[in-house]
Amino acid sequence: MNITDALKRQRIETPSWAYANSGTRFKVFPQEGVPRDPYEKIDDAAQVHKYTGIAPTVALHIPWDRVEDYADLAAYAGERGVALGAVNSNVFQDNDYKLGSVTNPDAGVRRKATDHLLECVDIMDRTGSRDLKLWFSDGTNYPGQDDIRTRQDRLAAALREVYDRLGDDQRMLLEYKLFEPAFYTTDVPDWGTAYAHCLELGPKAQVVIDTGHHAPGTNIEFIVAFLLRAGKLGAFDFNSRFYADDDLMVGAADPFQLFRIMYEIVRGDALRPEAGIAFMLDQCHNIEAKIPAIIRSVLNVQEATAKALLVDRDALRAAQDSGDVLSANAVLMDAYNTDVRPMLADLRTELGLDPDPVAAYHRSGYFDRIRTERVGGEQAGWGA
Ligand code: AOS
Ligand code: ZN
Ligand code: ZN
Repeated sequence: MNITDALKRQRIETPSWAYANSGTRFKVFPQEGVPRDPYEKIDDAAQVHKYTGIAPTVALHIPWDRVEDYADLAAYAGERGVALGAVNSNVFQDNDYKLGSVTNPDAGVRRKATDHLLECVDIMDRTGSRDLKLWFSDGTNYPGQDDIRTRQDRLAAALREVYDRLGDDQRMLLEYKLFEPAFYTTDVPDWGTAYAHCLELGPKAQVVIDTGHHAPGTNIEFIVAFLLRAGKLGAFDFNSRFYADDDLMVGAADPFQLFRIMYEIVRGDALRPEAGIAFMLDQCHNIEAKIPAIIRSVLNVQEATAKALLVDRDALRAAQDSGDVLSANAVLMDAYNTDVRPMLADLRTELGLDPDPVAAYHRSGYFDRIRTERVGGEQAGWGA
């Protein structure tokens, strides 16, 4: 497939919580015009898709996006030209979870947490979502606080119960994170732990790579290559980090890393939607305008992808096979250093989109409308 065809078929999912107010534990700065309910988050997601043409799904978060009728929410999304994507569970915001959710020493709390995950699968049945995304804040703060190995047993038992509840076309995506909110042990701290659990569970369990969830200097593209080879990469949570789980705009901190990640995706033939990788954003726009930031983020992924597609794979392979280190590196850098913006502007024009999506959004008057119509917008729930 040629580069423009591959780019036309690319899909990126935006997160409902990125449209809502968010902040750090120090302060949430409210913005004008933020959505007051899940329906308005979908309205905003539809704007991102309208101007980029490649963001047709929006991820939900339960309970932040709890509604009476999920089928109605799905129908509403459809009317606006988007669809509901992954369902994100939340077993980190209840007082009962102080010592953990599915790994809590108290069997009653474990039951409550697992029931929430099962409820999320019920919701997926109604929204038509394929993916259940699991992130656990579970862990301990002090050596000796709880038995590390027993917590793995509890985690495995809960995951098994939820896995067995999945429908034929549904998947479980297990996300890992190095630390935070737990600071001594985290029960799913890295891709190896997530991979081992997914392997034990079966083919419907896959790993999520959140780009902000690693130690500084971690080679994320290696993880991408490894998991793709093993058939265990299910999704990305894209964002940027300078320090820890910063949740800044993807491509802002390290566009070269994003390119290297997307190159492994292209190399693994995993860009096409049928490959089953969900390319999601997991970001919070605490001080910048949200909708334009999300549009920009989608474009940043698209630019990195275009550069990855430009890599001359034959020349690269030849240089690699002949052990020509400098030429191999030069092939990759040639692609990375290409300005793909004119090509992407042409692609948008060909698709009937404005060549400059952010400018088109600003010109549309949408923000003026929502800032007057929406008073008292929602907070996402926490700093995400
Ligand atoms: C938390 O740090 C994670 O990145 C999760 O993906 C989280 O669940 C998400 O930000 C919203 O639920
Ligand atoms: Zn995430
Ligand atoms: Zn995170």
